[in-house]
Amino acid sequence: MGMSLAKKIISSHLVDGKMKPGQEIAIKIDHTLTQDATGTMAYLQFEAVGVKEVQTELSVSYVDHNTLQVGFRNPDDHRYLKTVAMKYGIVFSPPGNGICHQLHLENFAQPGKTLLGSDSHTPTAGGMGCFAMGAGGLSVALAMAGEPYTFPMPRIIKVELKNKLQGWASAKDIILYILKQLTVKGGVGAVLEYTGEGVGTLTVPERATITNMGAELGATTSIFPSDEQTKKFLNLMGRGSDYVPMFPDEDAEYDKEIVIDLSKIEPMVACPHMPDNVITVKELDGLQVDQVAIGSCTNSSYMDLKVAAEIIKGRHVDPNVDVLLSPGSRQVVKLLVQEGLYETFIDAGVRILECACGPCIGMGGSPVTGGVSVRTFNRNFEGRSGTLDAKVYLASPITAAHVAINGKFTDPMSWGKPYILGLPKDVPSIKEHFLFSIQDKESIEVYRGPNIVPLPRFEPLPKRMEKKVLIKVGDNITTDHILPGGAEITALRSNIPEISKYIYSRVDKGFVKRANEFGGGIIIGGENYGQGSSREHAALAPRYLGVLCIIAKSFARIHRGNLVNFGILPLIFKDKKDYDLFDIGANIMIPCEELEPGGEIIVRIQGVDKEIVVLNDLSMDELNIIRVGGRLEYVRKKLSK
Ligand code: MIC
Ligand code: SF4
Repeated sequence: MGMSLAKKIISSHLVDGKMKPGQEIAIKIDHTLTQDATGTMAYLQFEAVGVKEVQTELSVSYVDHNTLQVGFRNPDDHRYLKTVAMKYGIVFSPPGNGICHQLHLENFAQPGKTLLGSDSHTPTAGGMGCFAMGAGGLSVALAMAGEPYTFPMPRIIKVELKNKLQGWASAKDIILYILKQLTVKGGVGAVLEYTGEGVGTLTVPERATITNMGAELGATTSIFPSDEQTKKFLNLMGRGSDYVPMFPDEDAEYDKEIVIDLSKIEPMVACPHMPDNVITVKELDGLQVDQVAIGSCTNSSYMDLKVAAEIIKGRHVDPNVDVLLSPGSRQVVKLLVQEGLYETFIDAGVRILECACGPCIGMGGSPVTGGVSVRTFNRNFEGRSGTLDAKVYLASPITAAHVAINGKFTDPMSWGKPYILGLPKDVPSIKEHFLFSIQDKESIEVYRGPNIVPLPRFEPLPKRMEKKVLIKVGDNITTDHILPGGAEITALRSNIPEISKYIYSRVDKGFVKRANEFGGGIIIGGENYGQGSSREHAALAPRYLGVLCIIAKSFARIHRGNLVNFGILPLIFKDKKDYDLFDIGANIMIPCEELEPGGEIIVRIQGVDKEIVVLNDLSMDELNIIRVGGRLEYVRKKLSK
């Protein structure tokens, strides 16, 4: 039997392990990317490892998440990121250039390469046949230091696309449709590999919308072949020499197969507060809307904004709707200007923001109290917009543009003749806006503002853990629940003592106080604990508060990796019903010295005098990392030998 494309790339980068689903493998990482919100910590960790220069073929540091520069903290962090990049041979993309994933696709992503990024939407680059995964900052820091990346070998799911899209349906509707079928847990432990005749009908930016939102399925990554469309896109970007054809073998073996008939897909929308809560746009006909936000790494390409502009052209947005637009990159803006479409937006009353993540991570643009917001983004978790009771709907730029002019959702049947999408003829280069490391790196002084606080160091895991339950949460808890975004909190990403004060602040205001009073403790979670973003602060800051263990029904991959990295023990209920036995304040005893990789241990709930069996899916290495107090301690020990 032949190999899938994902397997081909994994096998050509395999450093350790067997390609058996679920078994731990280690692969060589060719490229890395970071963004500012996770980057400060990643580079502090990279510096702590003590390597002179990045060991990858290419590492890029983007500033796109928090570009508001409210107060000194945020601009100081940007200065740190710039100087650290120049010192260690990293390409630096300053604020204003655009959103990391859009920029990476345009300027750096390459078919057949492995890419590790400290952002969960790194799989966007899978749109051009790159094997791209999101991970915590520390994992990316270690990859920059030349360490292979370790993760469980994923199952490879074949997604066969039949026929082609019809009417107003677009790439966003395909991925929303898949989310409806598979749910936010459906991709856990899997790669979605797209094949079939429908693939050739989709351009690279459309494919990237689909691979981007594969993150919302919990997938390890998503990947498209590198074909004529890829060649066309790379040629357009002036990077024709980066093209390599990459396909699965004709008789490739897959772990599962799904068939999707593109001609049956209609405009879809994800309703509050989960990306898999998907219905058709038609079903929302008549729903009044307060805000429309177009942009984010999912839908801010030239094609996305062009079609929105064509729909809005000659009209004014509805006076009751606040319409925000954040283009994906300077290149996209230049194209819009060239084609007179920037003016279209201005004349229509659209508010054009900087090329950055913006409202997607709550950097301004919060909806009105209880407001309805339609966003072309990828996440609609409760409170993520910055307004706790806002109702956020996720839709395509086509749907969003129609809502903007109508002030409400309308039936796509009333939208008239669909506009035909296409790539631009020619694109302007923005290469001069990246900073490339100069030769004399030694002379560069890394700038550290007062907000850069040294990394905390952690104690080894106790032999016997006796701790109280600090909080008990339900299924699908996101890292946004654990650590909210927004300008105020994100500015503290390089200051763990300060940022730790916000842990669970939107879910349970008493959490931090309790953690301090109880001297740390244990968290009880449901299914898919820690889904969503890669922000390692959602593990690092709880660890700083003394959280030593999380017992959950299941964990999301990136967050589980972050827990291990910072020495927090992720344990899994053997019998999910045992979840009901725990209450806040319950005293738990865990005999940590009895832990064995992949084994079971008995946990005692003191007071109610009950014992339950919990499992772990840790490898020997992971267990050793947790035992010494986290991966940084582990690497330090290894290097000191
Ligand atoms: C997100 O979309 O949630 C973010 C903000 O891009 C995060 C990273 C972060 O919190 O810094 C992600 O997706 O990993
Ligand atoms: Fe930025 Fe939003 Fe994309 Fe995250 S999901 S990288 S915040 S645009």
